[in-house]
Amino acid sequence: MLRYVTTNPGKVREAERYLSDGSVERLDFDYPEIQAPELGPIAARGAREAYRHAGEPVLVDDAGLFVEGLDGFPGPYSSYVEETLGIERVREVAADLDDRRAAFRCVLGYCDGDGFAASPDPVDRGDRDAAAAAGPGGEEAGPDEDGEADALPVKLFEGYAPGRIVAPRGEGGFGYDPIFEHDGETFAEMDTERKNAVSHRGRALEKFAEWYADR
Ligand code: ITT
Ligand code: NA
Repeated sequence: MLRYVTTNPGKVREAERYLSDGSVERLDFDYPEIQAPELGPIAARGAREAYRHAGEPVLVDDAGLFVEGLDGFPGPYSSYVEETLGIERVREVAADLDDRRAAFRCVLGYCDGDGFAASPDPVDRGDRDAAAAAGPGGEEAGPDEDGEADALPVKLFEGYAPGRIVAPRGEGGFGYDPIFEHDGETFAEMDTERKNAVSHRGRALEKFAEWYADR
């Protein structure tokens, strides 16, 4: 049984379509999130923590909103910023910028306690287009930053969605969705199926599901 580990019901709604073969269950576990400038190490560490907790294969989902004109802020700090400032304040700050482009990123971390075959086509997380174009596969996370020598292997899958920050519109989705516009619509104006088709999470889940099916 694979556990999709999240405290966020909005993520579960979106993930269901990709994980709905009856062999996946949600695990409501708030794994300790390290503060780090990138999502990958956060997802890798979270996947190891969640695996140790669950004792079964786990998939964790770490996401963030990266505003160009703010050098990528709030990025990995998106959850903290949503809770403290709130999305309206983020939108106000962005309204003063010349460059309101932004991107959502999602990194999925899979850990089953075992090794698994290395991917022949790792996703290049340094290059957006390559990451967007990359097929199934994913990247092996390195050892923990704290140098844990026997760190459990974690497989990472990344998805990216470009857009811009706008005044809030729409009732759907969750989190920053009302202020993130992609192709003329905010994510909150899209239904789940439409958001999945273009979103960071949908793309990452698609890569994961493909890899998982024939691993
Ligand atoms: P878990 O860690 O338990 O999965 P979380 O909500 O804390 O839940 P993240 O750390 O990944 O998840 O989320 C970072 C922030 O980004 C948080 O404020 C979310 O609401 C927001 N967020 C994540 N995915 C989003 C999406 O698809 N649309 C809008 N906001 C999103
Ligand atoms: Na989180």
